[in-house]
Amino acid sequence: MAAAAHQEGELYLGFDFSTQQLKVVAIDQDLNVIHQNRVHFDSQLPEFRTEGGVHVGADGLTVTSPALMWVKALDLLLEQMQEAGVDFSTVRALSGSAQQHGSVYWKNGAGLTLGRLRGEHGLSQQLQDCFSVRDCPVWMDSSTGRQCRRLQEAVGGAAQLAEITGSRAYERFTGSQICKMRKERAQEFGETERISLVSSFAASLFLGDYAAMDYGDASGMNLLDIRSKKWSQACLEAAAGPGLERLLGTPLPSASVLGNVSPYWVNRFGFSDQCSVVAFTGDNPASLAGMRLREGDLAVSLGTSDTLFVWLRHARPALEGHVFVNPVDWRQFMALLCFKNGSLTRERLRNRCAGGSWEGFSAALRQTPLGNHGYVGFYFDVREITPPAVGVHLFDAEDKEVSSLSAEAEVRALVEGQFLSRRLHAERLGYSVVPGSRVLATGGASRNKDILQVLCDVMNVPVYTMDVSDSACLGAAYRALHGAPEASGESFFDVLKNAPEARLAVTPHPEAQRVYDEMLRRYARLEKRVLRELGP
Ligand code: XUL
Repeated sequence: MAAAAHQEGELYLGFDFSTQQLKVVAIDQDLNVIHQNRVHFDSQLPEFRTEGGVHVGADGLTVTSPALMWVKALDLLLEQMQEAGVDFSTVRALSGSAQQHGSVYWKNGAGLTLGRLRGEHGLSQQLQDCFSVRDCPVWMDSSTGRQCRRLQEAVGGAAQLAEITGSRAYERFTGSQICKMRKERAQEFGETERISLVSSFAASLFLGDYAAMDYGDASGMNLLDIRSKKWSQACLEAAAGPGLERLLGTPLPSASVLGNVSPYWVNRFGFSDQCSVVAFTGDNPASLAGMRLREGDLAVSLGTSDTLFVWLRHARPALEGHVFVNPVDWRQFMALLCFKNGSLTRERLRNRCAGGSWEGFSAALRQTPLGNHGYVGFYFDVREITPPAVGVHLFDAEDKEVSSLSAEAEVRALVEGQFLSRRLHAERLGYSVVPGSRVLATGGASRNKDILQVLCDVMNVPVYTMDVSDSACLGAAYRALHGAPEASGESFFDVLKNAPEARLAVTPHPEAQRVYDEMLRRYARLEKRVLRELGP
């Protein structure tokens, strides 16, 4: 699992505290990956009895992970790295990413313990009594419907909350989670001196002090005003009252150097006392950095669900999707959109319309024209997130609902419909094409050139592909390198100019703009109709 460490120069570490495992990647100043390692929670820390890194409550809605499991995983990971021969004295800077939205509750007195960690013992031994709540709510939790409604009502509705914080209320977002914690675990909440996100919790372990949250991950709480970069007093008040600001600390730009590693790391693992800790951020913002997305770019991950990352100059939050402060340039923004009906729906139609063969599916795309003779399809096999709709809805060129199409037309209707939807919802959040715009396609379906051609034509932008496995972890290492003292003043993109480039896969058909600008307007109208017919 651990690549043998062969190192000469200085190292930059990126950690990723994800749901199922803790990962690390070490790069040198020339961006070579020198070492990779991981700790898998379920199998390597069985004493915490997690499944997929989490505990699911009896209600099926509450999902948590033990804070101490993450601490123990870090102990173990560092030991594995030491065994593999990593020379920690050469680490100039480190940073990290973590699953978004999860919250960690530090008990009164924990700050003092963090500041006095001793090198003779591991972290887990010293921090075992430091959490007022042992099991931290994580992003998979959906138990806070009531708190979400309250938060929205308090600020004047869902649209107003989105306008302030970048997202309407979501159950997994930290504001509602804190609200629930204060109500249902009042005693433990009363014993809490600090609340961290998983990212800032992890940074605190390295810093030996409470680490500031970064603007990027703090945007996933429904508490931060994404424009002023200050906590929204109205949201704080609704979530937990006036004392909450003190518990959260002051957020900082994601590229901030928070300080150097604490003496614990120097004494136990031989880190230099000059090793910088760059603010940790959420896994999605870190992935944007790992992919080196630029202004005008859009990344589409074509997996079980399709996920879009968009670099935005201006924030234009909507009732769907999330706008976060950009982790690379805090004056700009990024959007995250999730679509549930991705690869599984493509596979269903491959089986039904193309005899189960991707080659047949591709042939159908090649045999049908751009615009599909006016046929438009909505395929929501399961209830979609963006937009909240369900069912299959097919329309002909006169906007009349039809019950079936030929096998070839159906394949194109699915793929065009999926990408028209991606474009429509990205544009609603403020995405627009600028000279040099690229679409970066990743995930399983990005290996299919004919699917990519439709994506490219619908967006009317060249499509590139890149290997983004572990992009959050790599993004954290890139951010560490950018934050290191020797890079001071250089832009993120200058520091990373020699990173592997994305490969051009396909360019738009000359007719693409004419066909799809018009089709997008129709698609938007028809989507409204589908939503209206389905009712609330
Ligand atoms: C984003 C989200 C997930 C987690 C996964 O809003 O909830 O992507 O960040 O780790």
